[in-house]
Amino acid sequence: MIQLSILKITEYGPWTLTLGSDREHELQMLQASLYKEVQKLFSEKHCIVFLNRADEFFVVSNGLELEDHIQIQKNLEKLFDVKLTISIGYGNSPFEANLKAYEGKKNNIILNTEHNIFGFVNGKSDSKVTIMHLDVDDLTSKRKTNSPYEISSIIFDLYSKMSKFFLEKNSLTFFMGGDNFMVISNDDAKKSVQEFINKMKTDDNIFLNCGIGNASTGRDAVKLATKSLDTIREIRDSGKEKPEIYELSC
Ligand SMILES: Nc1nc2c(ncn2[C@@H]2O[C@H](COP(=O)(O)OP(=O)(O)OP(=O)(O)O)[C@@H](O)[C@H]2O)c(=O)[nH]1
Ligand SMILES: [Mg+2]
Repeated sequence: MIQLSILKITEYGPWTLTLGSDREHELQMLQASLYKEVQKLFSEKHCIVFLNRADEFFVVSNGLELEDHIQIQKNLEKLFDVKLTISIGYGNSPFEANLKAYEGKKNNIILNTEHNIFGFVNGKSDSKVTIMHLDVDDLTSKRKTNSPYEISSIIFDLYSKMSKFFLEKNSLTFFMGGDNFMVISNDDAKKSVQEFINKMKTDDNIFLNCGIGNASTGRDAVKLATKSLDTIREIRDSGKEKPEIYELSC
């Protein structure tokens, strides 16, 4: 079972207008500091936060109860002028958890009125998180023939294809910066990652490595996924034939 907590700035659109039109730099600074604080507060509780379109956050919140969310809200309310709404959901796949959180908010299933928390909490029971960390093999060599902006265009095209492919497997893809992506996965996505790697090779001449991590919390699953990816690099750099996929569990 995977639990997701989706944080969204409350009434952000109307609030942005109160800043006048010379506001974009202010909004960018606010979004960056908000992200820093949200990542700090949730990672302290063994969760991992994925930035979604800069003004929304998807948290793999396995193990967290309503009380943990209230504590985090209290901290954020002290630090920022804007408030956040939290929608919590869980399911057998990350997409289902996202739907459940969405329905919780839409149908006004209130968990805590004062701190704007909606949805359904699974907490600590039956916790299982799978994260895949995908990274382009030797992006550095592409930099020799492509300018920085052309590289970005290649990476965003890859992001779009990855997001569509894994959404069909009920999994959610996030861009982490550089040439790094993470997929909040389930068994279905894990089984099809080789198909995606092969497809990108054939269609776009992009070579990917994929580290997989399985654990009971988001942060531990990410740690193992990254460790798996680094293991692929170590095998490659030792001159042996490298696997494209490597998996670790705890
Ligand atoms: N978010 C995130 N970014 C990373 C990580 N490691 C590297 N990066 C970023 O990815 C960019 C590309 O670095 P690499 O992937 O190491 O370069 P590469 O030439 O593709 O080398 P290999 O991936 O080892 O084949 C770096 O400039 C960083 O911005 C990571 O673990 N997480
Ligand atoms: Mg790379």
